[in-house]
Amino acid sequence: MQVQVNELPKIVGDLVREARVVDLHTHLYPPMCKELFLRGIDDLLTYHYLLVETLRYGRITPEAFFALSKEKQADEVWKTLFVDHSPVSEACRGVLTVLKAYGIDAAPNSLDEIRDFFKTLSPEEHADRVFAAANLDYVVMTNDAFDQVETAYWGPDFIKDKRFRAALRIDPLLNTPDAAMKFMREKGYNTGPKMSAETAAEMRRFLADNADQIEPLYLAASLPPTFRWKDGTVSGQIMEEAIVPFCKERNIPLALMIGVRKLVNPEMRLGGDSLGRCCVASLEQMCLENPDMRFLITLLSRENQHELCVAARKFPNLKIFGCWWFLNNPSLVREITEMRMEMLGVSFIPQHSDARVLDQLIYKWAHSKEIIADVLVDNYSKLLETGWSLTKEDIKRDIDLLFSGNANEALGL
Ligand code: RAT
Ligand code: ZN
Repeated sequence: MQVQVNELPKIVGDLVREARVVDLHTHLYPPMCKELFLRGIDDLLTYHYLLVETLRYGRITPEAFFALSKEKQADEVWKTLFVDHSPVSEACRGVLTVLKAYGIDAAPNSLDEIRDFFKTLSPEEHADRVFAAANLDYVVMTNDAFDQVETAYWGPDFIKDKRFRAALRIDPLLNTPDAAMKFMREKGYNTGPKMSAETAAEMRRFLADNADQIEPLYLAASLPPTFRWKDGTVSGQIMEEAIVPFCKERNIPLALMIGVRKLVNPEMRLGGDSLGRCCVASLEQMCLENPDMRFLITLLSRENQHELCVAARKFPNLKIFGCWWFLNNPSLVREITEMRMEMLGVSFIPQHSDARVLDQLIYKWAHSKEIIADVLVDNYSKLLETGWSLTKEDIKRDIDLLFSGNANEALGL
């Protein structure tokens, strides 16, 4: 049956809300990872997006803040951002969206009651509830081969819960190659101190041994704006001789998240990073030289988004994903999603959550879905004006691609 223009908001809204989601990039871990499995109100309030908003008010120094226990930090955030000011920022509103989803009417004086609520949930129950609320098929983790707290959990049990799929993250290989080579040497791989054919082979062996433990869906790195393909540096060689060949051998994509300027304010710790614009022409060259490889790309700078869309039009092996980090704000998600849809139809992956705390899946997806639905309604309305007809099945097909199909295809699943 043909859909009428006045029916679009309801039909699209319902289908988007019901759409199953593949979340391509998070920092979550399965419940078995005890201290790494972050959940509940104190973890929500101590999210680094909220810490920097709290510290901006200058009531407490970063040093004094980080010396507090997690609960006391959460008290400070709550008082500063939710009691003494209105919680209008995206990260604040996110907390309230989560609480509302649990049926909690939050008010400035309800922090104790909120804490009591979360105490009633066991880790497993909590995960079940969030996955159901956000309609998630699975989330992809960020699994850092150079983080020994995390790798201590790796092995068959780590990947048993199929809702948490792995991605092998290798930032140090490209960002601090000397330190990475030293780390690998200490683990028994004959890498460095100079780059050589043997070092490249040993790096591939390191990647293979790590990958065998967690079966990653892709290899990933977060890179500075200065990243260039084949830039003549050691990192450039590692990319060409170890990383790209490894991805080709395993037939997995390489995810590059580009544009971070690390620790411009070290005192802010995780919240201390900033951003910069990268060179999309260099990414085009990389895609051109490696037609047999899939690149998942997300860029941090708003100013890069248009050139990235143009690049994606030229290179089917470039898969755009998500509105990353500082872009995950409603006004920017709307602008970027509109542009992507105008230039790429439905052949992109509109969002990932980047959740670090389980409960964030609820708000990050609810907020993004609302905007993506609006953009779809707009575009379908314009389509109907041309006389084109649409069925509910057509709309569902597009929505399924946006929220899971394109991601599964990019991952080769
Ligand atoms: O969004 C974030 O939480 C950032 O701190 C980063 O983790 C970023 O998403 C990354 O994956 O490097
Ligand atoms: Zn991230």
